[in-house]
Amino acid sequence: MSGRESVRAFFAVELSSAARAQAAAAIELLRSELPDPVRWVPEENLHLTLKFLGELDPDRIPKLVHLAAAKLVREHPFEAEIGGLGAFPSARAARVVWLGVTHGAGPLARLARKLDASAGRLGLERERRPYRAHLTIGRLPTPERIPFERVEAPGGARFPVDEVVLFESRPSSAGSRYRPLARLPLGRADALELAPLD
Ligand code: 2AM
Repeated sequence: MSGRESVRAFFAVELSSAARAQAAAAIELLRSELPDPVRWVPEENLHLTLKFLGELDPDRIPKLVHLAAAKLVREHPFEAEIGGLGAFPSARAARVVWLGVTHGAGPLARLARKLDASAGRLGLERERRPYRAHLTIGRLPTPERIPFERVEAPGGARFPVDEVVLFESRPSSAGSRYRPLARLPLGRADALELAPLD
């Protein structure tokens, strides 16, 4: 293995290139309208998080991937669509700005539950809050009111969701960098490939 003590990781769905371009266009529109301190997510980092795992012992990753993959083999590919705009915890005191999911939110929540259960089987922390599918596009260092009445989020094209990706998150001088560690297909028992940790 890598000799590293821990790996920060999460399960997510990747966007198609069309959906990524749509989200990047929304960011460009919002950039001029929303308060300065928003740190916008770089286009290559955009993803739909399903389950945040936190810091993991790297030796546990193969087991986690196999547990999760065994569940996902029994799921089916579906389509998702991004649209609408929102903020957590609220538009009056936003810390996270997101685009919503206008199609496929139910199946995404189902995947999130399966992955949470797989992580729980390994003794990792279970999610206490209900899952809400969203695409984080910006973060604020301190809570701010977001003037959503001034902006409109563009709608988008549907894209296929046929796999879940286990990502590693590593800090860099330019912010977090995400690297796929494993791709877990939905409804197919393909051979799983695990990327080596460096
Ligand atoms: P979110 O921004 O999409 O809501 C990688 O850091 C991903 O894991 C982020 O996109 C974030 O999801 C999620 N994440 C990061 N830190 C987290 C935390 N402490 N709790 C829950 N999810 C977290």
